[in-house]
Amino acid sequence: AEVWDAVVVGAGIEGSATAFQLAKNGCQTLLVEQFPLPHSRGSSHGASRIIRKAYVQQHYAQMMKEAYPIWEQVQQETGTQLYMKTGGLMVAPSSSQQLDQTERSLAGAGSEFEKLISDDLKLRFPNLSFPADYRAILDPEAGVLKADKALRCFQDLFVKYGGRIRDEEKVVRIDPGDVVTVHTSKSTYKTHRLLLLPGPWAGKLLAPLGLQPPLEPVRISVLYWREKQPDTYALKKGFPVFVDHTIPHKYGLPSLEYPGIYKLCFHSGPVIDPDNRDGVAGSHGNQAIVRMMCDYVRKHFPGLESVPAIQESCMYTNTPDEDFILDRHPQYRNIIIGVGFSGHGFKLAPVVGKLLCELAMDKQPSYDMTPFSLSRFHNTATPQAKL
Ligand code: PYC
Repeated sequence: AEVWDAVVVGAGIEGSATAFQLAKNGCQTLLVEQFPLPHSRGSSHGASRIIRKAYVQQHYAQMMKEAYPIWEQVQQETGTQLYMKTGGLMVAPSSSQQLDQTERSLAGAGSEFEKLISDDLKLRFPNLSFPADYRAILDPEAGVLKADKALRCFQDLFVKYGGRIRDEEKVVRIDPGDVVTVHTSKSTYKTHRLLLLPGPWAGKLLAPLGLQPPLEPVRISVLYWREKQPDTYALKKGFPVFVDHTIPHKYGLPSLEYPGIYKLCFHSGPVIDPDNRDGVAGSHGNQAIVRMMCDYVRKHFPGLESVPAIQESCMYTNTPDEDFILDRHPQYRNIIIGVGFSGHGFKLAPVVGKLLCELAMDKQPSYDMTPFSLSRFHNTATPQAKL
């Protein structure tokens, strides 16, 4: 049988961006996806995601400097607009160490930003209502990524560079070795390198390979709110994307999918089984979150109706420190893992793809990989791996 240079498992944004980088770098690459494409059962569906440089962690603020030009290249090469600049408003109480740290990260990365004290916030954004002890950072480069289009663009470019996509094929077994054998529901593939980007299915896929990193798949209620007056929070009126840094974070962005409706969500949710995302655990958690967000909208977004007009769901795969895991399997060096994007990976996918491609091709990674190491967590090996 044919031996692929690389097989990538998972055609979400991280897997698709990784497959694209591999194909562009001359690897004969196969991208395998368990569901028919496109679909809304993972973490990469929907019309919009936030893109921003304003990051608490310095390493992401640095990586975003490289992500923007790659997004630009993808736009150019596909002739598709993916990035819409709106600016990004990060709010928190004045004492917030997260905002202090975000300012340091932006300054350290040489990126511009504006500081807004409470009076500026009221003056510039009269349709928001925050207590007098709140302040904000405005990230001028922040905006919206057209998510479902972006996913399609990476997949199209991957195919353009000679890659092959097999959707509706679930990986059922992996036999490690110098040549890895990947058994799917429909076929068997052999490959020199295997890259696993399974999103919330990471736990299920990694356990048989002897790994049990502390990952929590959570269900996110994606909530859309109708404006009382059209365009109060509209992109065309220059309303920015929004992050409230009080924990758990809340975030907002113009909904590209539904005109006259703003997307405002809670950055947390109940732990679920990804194969039963909307089951009992998920819907219980959802009711509490919707109640909290109704309160939040009443207090801070007075121009929105305070009952959601539309509810959808998505999933995050959280690590305890919210840093990604981008690493090799400790025993099988030709198995590369990209998991735990913790609800903030979409904008960074172009750089994630580049880094995982570098790992797979035994090149020196372009960034310090320490924050992303599997070994930062103890007891990541399952008992059979320790034997
Ligand atoms: O990383 O900006 C972000 C984000 C917003 C919503 C979820 N993640």
